[in-house]
Amino acid sequence: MPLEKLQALRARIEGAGLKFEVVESVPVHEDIKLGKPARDRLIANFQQNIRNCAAVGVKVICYNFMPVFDWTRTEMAKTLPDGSHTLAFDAKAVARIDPEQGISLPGWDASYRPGELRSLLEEYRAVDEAALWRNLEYFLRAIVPVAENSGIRMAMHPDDPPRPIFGLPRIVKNRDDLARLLKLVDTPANGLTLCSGSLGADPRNSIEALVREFGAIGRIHFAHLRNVKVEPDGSFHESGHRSADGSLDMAAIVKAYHDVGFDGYVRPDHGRMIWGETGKPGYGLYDRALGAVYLNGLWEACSRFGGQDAARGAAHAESRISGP
Ligand SMILES: [Mn+2]
Repeated sequence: MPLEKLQALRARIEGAGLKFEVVESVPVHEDIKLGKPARDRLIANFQQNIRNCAAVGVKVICYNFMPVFDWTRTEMAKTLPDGSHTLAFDAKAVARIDPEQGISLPGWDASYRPGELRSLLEEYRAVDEAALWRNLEYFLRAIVPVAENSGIRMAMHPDDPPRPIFGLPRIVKNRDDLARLLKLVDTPANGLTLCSGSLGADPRNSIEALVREFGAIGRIHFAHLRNVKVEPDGSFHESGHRSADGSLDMAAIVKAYHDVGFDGYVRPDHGRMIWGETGKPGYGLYDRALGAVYLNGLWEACSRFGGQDAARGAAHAESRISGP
């Protein structure tokens, strides 16, 4: 994005009394993921984007490396028993889609012309997981040093859902993938957006364990905290944020962040449509506000009553009392 546009955006954000420190998402061109010759020019653009973001005070850039579809759902407004509407992924519906016959997905049909999607999928036939890893490494080696020099931390968002889909490779879907990604360029500027809802769509991923492992080494720069209700067949929907609403133990996840001393950025990520609100699916304003308040409540409870921080607080109080 040109510097002038970013400056205008910052002015608008600051005009509302907010700070402009995180950008989500800076898109990665498909030619970079495909490893095509045009990638060097496109990577140079991405590097300039990083410098421009740094120039207006941005600290963290969230991005992803998902081929073609950067999230996949089969329903944009599934009705839940409480009358709210939410995004859902039906494993059976996805299994019925034959990529050869063309893929029609809510939220994506407007993004690609029919022939364009077909030829893109064709190009990805030559790119398996190993090739996608190589292309990611090439990209990271080019952009992470620029981020580092600009004071920006890159934060890779995991695949959503965290599984291969329509024969397209997916390489950011579990603990081992995250560890491998961080090792490619082993420096704090190469970090994670840990999305509980994306990774949590695979019950084999323990979000709490991921937070403890990667949070403890300072590599989580952006926390996406939302809940998801997962069915045995792999279907799922985005639930309300509370632990009781979905499959994730949000209190345990927030406590893990608290225990590792997390001081990065947080967002409630997505929200359902509640109270008759209409708008961009997944971005209900009311439900995200409820999520933010709920998460703040969990954080306050950890701060007040959580083991590790309470001990730190007590030590701090003691040092003040006995000080000069
Ligand atoms: Mn997310």
